[in-house]
Amino acid sequence: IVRPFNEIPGLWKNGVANLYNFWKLDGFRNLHRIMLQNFNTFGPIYREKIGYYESVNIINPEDAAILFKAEGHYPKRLKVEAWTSYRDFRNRKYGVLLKNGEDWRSNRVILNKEVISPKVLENFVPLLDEVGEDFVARVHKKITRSGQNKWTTDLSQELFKYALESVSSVLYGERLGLMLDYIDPEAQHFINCITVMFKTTSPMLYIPPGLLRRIGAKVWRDHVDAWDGIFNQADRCIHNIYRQLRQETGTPKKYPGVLASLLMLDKLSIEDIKASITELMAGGVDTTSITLLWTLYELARHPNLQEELRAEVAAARAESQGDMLEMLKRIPLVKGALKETLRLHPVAVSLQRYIAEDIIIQNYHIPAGTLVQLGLYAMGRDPQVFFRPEHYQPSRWLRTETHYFRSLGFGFGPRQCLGRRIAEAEMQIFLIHMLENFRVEKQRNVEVQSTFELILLPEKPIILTLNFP
Ligand code: HEM
Ligand code: 2DC
Repeated sequence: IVRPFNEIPGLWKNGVANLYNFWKLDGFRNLHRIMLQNFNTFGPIYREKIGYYESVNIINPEDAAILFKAEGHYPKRLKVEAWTSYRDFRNRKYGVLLKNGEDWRSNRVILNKEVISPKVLENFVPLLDEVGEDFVARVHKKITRSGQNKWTTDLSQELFKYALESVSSVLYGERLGLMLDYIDPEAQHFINCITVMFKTTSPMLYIPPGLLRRIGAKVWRDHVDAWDGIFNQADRCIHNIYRQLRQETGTPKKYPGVLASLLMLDKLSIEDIKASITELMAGGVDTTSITLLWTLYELARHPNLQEELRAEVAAARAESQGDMLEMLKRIPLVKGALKETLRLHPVAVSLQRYIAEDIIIQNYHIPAGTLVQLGLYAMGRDPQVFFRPEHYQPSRWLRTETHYFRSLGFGFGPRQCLGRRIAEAEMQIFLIHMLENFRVEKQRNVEVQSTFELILLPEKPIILTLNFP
């Protein structure tokens, strides 16, 4: 017999009281640990209301399958009101990230062809490979300059630059020059703005931004300044390409980048293109860079595994005679490492959908329209789902265990991460070059935890040493 919605365990009756407790637990930065704790207390399903944020939370892959089967024709995520409020406030169009319904679908279908279809990979790979090589050259220089044959540092700033350079070269078909010693201060400002934008978003998940705006709260003002910085820089890049394209005569010989391709295709309005390109540029920095930082951290903690990966890359290089596109087909363990990183250190703490139809999960009835969240961080660490979850073990993704609804770091289905192909290629190419050139080590054996700043970040700097293998 199916039990009613109102019997789902959890704290959902008093949103304001729950918000107060959440705030006392420093929940704005501990969301992932609080979710884990809730699954321990309530079991594999619980209902919750914090402030005005109401959801049903699940953890099992089999339940995730039910959730995604009910996502409907126009899958819809939690509405991040801070982001839509900014656009409404400044009168800017929503891009694919924030659109919904038919408007989302028609834009997404066109973007898919230029950004995530398998055939564009061959255009992206040479561009990304060049950035990877420049990163290696930069580290070489740093090692030489240190005079100690090694370079010990917090790589996060370097990785932000690598990620922005990579995503920009794909979007604009042009280099920004961030692998050089002196970089454009505007680009550095853009990077800083993205971090602030994410950080200021998380409190506004629970407290309506409209309210914060009326009382002139600092978090809202900082958020607006951050988005302003992001849009100004993206506008500059976009205008540049637009101007070049109008001056050009004849068809270009080489791949001109995603933006120019979309402009020439002429299927989306310029305003729609600008909105989505800005989101892609902003979405392409902290996500991949932090995932790469976590991966280097795990490889430093597992030296034998690191050698195994190095051997795989060397063999792939030999077999493909240096053709990078071919190489990417021969590195299953490197790909497993990235999946393993996203399992233990996911960028997104949860995946969510407003379900399009009624469903039954864990024998509870859940009505259409409910926001259902899959606790991705909690699932990745659940011993019922992953054998010895605390072990970083890329080979688990090769064959031995079932993968059914377990590899969800980029989301699922037609609403999954639009930047997925770019992100995967960019990260794989980075690891190939790093493994071929450097050994990664770390000083002491300190565990680094995550902190929630809308995306999950390392709670303290990760210091690594790069030297020659
Ligand atoms: C959406 C993860 C990198 C752009 C998403 C979602 C996740 C995600 C979980 C939500 C998917 C869903 O609801 O099913 C990641 C991870 C990344 C990454 C783990 C890297 C390790 C990127 C990059 C870009 C990007 C590099 C841009 C080039 C986007 C966009 C959306 C999105 C535009 C919204 C798509 C839509 O609503 O249709 N990402 N992402 N992401 N991501 Fe990423
Ligand atoms: C954060 O409870 C926790 O890929 C919330 O590249 C639920 C939630 C909703 C949407 C998620 C967000 C979480 C984490 C960051 C995500 C975002 C959707 C897209 C975004 C996963 C899980 C991200 C990082 C995009 C960002 C694009 C950019 C223009 C801001």
